[in-house]
Amino acid sequence: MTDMRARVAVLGMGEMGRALAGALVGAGRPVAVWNRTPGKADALVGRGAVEVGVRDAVTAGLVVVCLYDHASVHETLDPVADGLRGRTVVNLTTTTPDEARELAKWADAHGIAYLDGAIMATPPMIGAPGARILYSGSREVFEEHRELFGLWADATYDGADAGMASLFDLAMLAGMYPLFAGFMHGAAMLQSAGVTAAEFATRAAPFLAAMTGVFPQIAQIVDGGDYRGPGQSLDWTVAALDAIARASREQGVEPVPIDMVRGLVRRQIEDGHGAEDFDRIIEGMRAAT
Ligand code: FVH
Repeated sequence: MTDMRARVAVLGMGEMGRALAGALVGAGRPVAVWNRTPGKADALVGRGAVEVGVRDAVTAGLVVVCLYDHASVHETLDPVADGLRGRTVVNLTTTTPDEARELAKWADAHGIAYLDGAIMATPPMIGAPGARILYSGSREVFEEHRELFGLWADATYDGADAGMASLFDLAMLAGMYPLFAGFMHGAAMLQSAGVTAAEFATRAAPFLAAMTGVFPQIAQIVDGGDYRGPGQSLDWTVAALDAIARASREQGVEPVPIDMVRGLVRRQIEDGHGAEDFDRIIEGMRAAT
């Protein structure tokens, strides 16, 4: 007979769920696992985890959820909400901030302690240096399970608002994807001249890493909301962006990421702010909401 109270249950045996459960098994913790489609946890069962039905899984001392999306979390937890009353759920599924808040409210209405989490790592990084998981929601749950969270990654608590971990996560990813698109753009330009992406990467990585050093200065301007400083003006920037776009077309490459930035810059110039700092483009994003 499995003592579920003594176990951590991991719901979702996708790549990430398996990595999370694997780190716990590796640390000698008693683990129960559940997955919608059976058979994905065989390797973990071979290492000592027990595979259980979802009704048993939610009676564990701690229930960790790592599913595809917000809808799949509800699809899984709604039918067993009665069994979760008085238990603790840590949901590491990627959701929007409002989805996380909705789940926190749902949990509260069912007498469930809830902590939301956002994983800033890939599955192979779990349990290794460099991984970070952001948490928000119940501080009590965060403090009680902090040691366990440390088996996965460095843990950061972002406050009682359950949506904050997700907001930080998605805000950082909002920066990462355009950066990657920009790298692809540069790589395509150079490939057209016979330079490999690998060669470009050796030059682009240190340059772009150094450029992120100006974030604190940009942040000061953006937080202050005064864009009249001596920085790079929008008028100057649009000329630089035009040159990049022309160079790109000369190489037979559509300057899609640069066009996105040009759109933001032109909008501010059209509104009469050409002499102000490039950082002013943030105002065009606010207007879009
Ligand atoms: N993998 C990564 O690099 C990222 C890193 C950052 C955070 N994410 C988020 O983690 C969640 C899970 O990601 P994953 O990598 O484990 O994803 P998959 O390997 O695709 O597994 C998905 C699991 O979800 C189950 N599932 C899907 N739909 C349902 C449903 N309607 N009801 C119940 N379970 C469902 C699926 O089960 P099955 O298809 O095997 O039956 C998998 O267990 C995710 O939020 C990432 O954004 C990972």
